[in-house]
Amino acid sequence: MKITVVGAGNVGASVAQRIVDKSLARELVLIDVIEGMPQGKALDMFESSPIDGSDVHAIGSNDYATTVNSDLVVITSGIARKPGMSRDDLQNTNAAIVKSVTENIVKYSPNALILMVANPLDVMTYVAMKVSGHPRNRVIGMAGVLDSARFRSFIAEALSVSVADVQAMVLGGHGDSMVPLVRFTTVAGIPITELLPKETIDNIVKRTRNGGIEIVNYLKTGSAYYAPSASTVQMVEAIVKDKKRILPSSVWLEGEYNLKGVIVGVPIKLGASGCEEIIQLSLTDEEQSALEKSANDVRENIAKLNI
Ligand code: LAC
Repeated sequence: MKITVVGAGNVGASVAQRIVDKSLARELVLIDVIEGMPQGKALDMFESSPIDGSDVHAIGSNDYATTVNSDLVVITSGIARKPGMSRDDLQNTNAAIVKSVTENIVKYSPNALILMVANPLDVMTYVAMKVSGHPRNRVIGMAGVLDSARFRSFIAEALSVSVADVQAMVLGGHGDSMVPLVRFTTVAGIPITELLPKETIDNIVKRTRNGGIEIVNYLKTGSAYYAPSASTVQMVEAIVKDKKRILPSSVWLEGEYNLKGVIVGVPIKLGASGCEEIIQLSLTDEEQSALEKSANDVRENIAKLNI
């Protein structure tokens, strides 16, 4: 298994380090346009591998030729948000970057699976799918796992229980209109509506929707990367180990959930061939209209693209 991580900033470097720590590849290439940075970070990671007992050979490069024959490519490149910015404000800049990255990836690794992490997430997943010409199962966006992890953390904190016992699913676009599905959220199988008052749940839903900006407002010069990289690597592991995990992920829909020609987060089965199945839940009218609203927000942004 050869994995390329494009973008050696906070998210990309953290993704690469977690891949090394978990021994998820034989070869790992970290790519960035900044000279020396991917080389330095990858060498530092490689030098950590004897301590962790990892046989991942990490190398950094500014040249896409190094990425040749990758099996999986994680795209994290692009600018991050600053306070006062929405993810959509990044669209024009990041679409141009993601377009050029995708062209380079496809040139050297025509068969690689693409896992998108750049924002605005759903629109960038669309850009990679369109530019690569890959079928929809091979271009997948990471965000539902992150949004669900935030939701799970806040529920565990409110109940003072182990995060391991909290199961949750956040659907929709990775934006302000994301759809945390309270009805499918449980603690050790118990619906959270049995355990928490409505007001607390509503506040947790709101905090989850604002999870990204809460961190941006603290950091001021960038956005989150610990939880985003952990979420990305959970998806990498599902692909590398063909685990067939059910994870909310952004994929192109062709009629599922009554949505067509748009990318949003829905539960999928994730394995070695990428998105192996879209799991269809029957939603209430309220849930369905929230999902449609979120999909429409993504659709409007896709229409503004100039690629
Ligand atoms: C977040 C950004 C990275 O949700 O989208 O933290």
